[in-house]
Amino acid sequence: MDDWEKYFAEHPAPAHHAVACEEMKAFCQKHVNEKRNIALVTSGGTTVPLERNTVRFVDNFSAGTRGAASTEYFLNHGYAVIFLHRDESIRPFFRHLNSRVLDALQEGPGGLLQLSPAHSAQIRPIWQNYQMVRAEGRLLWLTFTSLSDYLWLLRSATQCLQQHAPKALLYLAAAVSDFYIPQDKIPEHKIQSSSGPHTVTLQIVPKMLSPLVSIWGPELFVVSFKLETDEKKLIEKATGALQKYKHDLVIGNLLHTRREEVTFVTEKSSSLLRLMEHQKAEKIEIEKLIVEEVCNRHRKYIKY
Ligand code: 9Z3
Repeated sequence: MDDWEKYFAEHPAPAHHAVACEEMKAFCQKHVNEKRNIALVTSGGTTVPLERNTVRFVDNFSAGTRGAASTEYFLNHGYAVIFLHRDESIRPFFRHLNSRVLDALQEGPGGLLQLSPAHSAQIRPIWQNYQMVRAEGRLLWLTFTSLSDYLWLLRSATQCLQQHAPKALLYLAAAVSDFYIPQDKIPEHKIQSSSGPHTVTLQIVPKMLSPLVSIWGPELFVVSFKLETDEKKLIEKATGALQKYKHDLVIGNLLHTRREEVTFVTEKSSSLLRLMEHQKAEKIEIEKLIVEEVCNRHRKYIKY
């Protein structure tokens, strides 16, 4: 048994997994019938529970901004999107409202609350887009919290999309833990501080890109992200991932500059994509440019 098979054998499927699979199947079928491309966008960070009845867990920094923004741009390009995201992470469309909704409201006739004219003008195109996407049933929301929930859903989504290759792509922007605690080492109940200092040994998560590319979705257009904090390692690591897993594209980014620049790495070349000063001033998001480029490359992939 390979390491990844052992991982799935040791970790039960998340609750309602069968329902999620049915939803994915119906969603894919609908959009294949309607001749649409489909993107699976993964987004947000995974948790690694320290207890079975989980009070504490290991987490990471990702809020899901890239995945949520990219989903909107894929939808703008006509794709249907499966948005596989961490529960409570940033969501497409809603991200434009969350922090300012109370500031945007004012009292109207009869004491009813309404959006101020300025906010209304800002929100209208987003609301219109959202309503259109909803009416067309082009966005499927699926959530995960823990690493194992994520991996179960990722495998099922990939297998489902493989049926629709080459018109389906994977855009793996979620920040996935490289470490986990084996099931038999996780205590049932809350770890007690009265027992003194606690030592945890984290095991390495099997590299799921390997079965993903070679077994679950061999004909899909697969885009993974590589995150580093040390600039000197980025290209080398991104190229290494590509050579090892043989997928289509790695988008490298550095933690502190990820909102301004990324590097597209393929087997043949690497190219920097950086927001220009005027784009920053116009508040253009780098995800708009990333998704444009990914869609162009996917279009060529479909042709050949
Ligand atoms: C990324 O590199 C994403 O771009 C970010 C987005 C997580 C940096 P935010 O959510 O950040 O917008 O704040 N995602 C992939 C990270 C990852 O776990 N990659 C694995 C790796 O680097 C391989 S698939 O080994």
